[in-house]
Amino acid sequence: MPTVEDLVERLFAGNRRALSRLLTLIENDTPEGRRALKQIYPRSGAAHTVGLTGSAGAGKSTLSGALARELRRRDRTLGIVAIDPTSPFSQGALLGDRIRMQDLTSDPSVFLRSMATRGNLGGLAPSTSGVVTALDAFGMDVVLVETVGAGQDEVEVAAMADTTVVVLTPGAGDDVQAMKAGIMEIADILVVNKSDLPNADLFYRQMSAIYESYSAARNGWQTPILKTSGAEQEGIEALVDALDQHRAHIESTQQREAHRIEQARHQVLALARQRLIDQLVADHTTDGRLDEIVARVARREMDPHSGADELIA
Ligand SMILES: Nc1nc2c(ncn2[C@@H]2O[C@H](COP(=O)(O)OP(=O)(O)OP(=O)(O)O)[C@@H](O)[C@H]2O)c(=O)[nH]1
Ligand SMILES: [Mg+2]
Repeated sequence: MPTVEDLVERLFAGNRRALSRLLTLIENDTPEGRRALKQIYPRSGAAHTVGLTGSAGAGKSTLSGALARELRRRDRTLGIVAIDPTSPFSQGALLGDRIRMQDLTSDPSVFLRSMATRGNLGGLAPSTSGVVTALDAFGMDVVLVETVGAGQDEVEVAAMADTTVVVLTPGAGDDVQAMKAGIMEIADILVVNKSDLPNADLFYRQMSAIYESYSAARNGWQTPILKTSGAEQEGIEALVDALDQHRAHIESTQQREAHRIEQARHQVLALARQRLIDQLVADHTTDGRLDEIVARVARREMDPHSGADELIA
């Protein structure tokens, strides 16, 4: 068994197997994983991290593949992290992704990793940022994080990424409602995907019209609305150009510093929250208090707030 230190050294030397093993340790939040991150973190931060979010089936994985091909054409290296919702379909989806990504999986400058969400509540696992850090430290120019937008995840991915791309598709219920639901606040780039579909142009015009009435430049950045087809590899060059422009924008306006502070705050709090709750659950599972409180709440002898009070007290 190589030590964590060996693995970290090999990671910096560009060894993919070491990267893969470290990712497992980090994803599972093992003591070795934490030790590795301690050594890796200071040497990360150079990658452009891109969050790709949108509803289930919006074509995010296909678009990731298309983006990867265009980025490779421009000689960039990249990591792709796909967050799979814990659902009975995820196995099939994963298989589909693998088939679509076959040409990429054999490319040594591309690294694909899928991660489970944390439990059936969904949401990004707190270890996601560690996985991104490792890919970043490995030397990837770009790290793409694909996640199904289910409310909270979108906000989390936006907190983690330098650039957030929101993917909409015609006929998926991605309409005015979605616009109002706060998506606009997190989108640095808005994409109308599956533009090869017959109703795509109309949808694009509707979206552009709605969007114009909502949008104002945020910190000097006007979110562009782009048309793409991941399947047909169309509009992908413009999307990569927009990614580059957004990155240049945040670098030039020193927003990156402000954003990094926010990212750091988010990560520290997410991990602290997780640890506190894990500790609480562990302590009171052992002494039986959790079950006892839960049973009383279930019998209506106590309300859930009082149950939480007792658990914490
Ligand atoms: N017409 C058309 N279909 C597409 C396009 N991109 C993806 N699809 C199809 O849409 C379906 C979902 O594609 P995925 O790339 O797996 O979408 P996803 O957003 O990653 O899906 P989840 O990860 O399950 O949320 C598949 O049947 C694809 O073949 C596109 O550009 N045009
Ligand atoms: Mg997918």
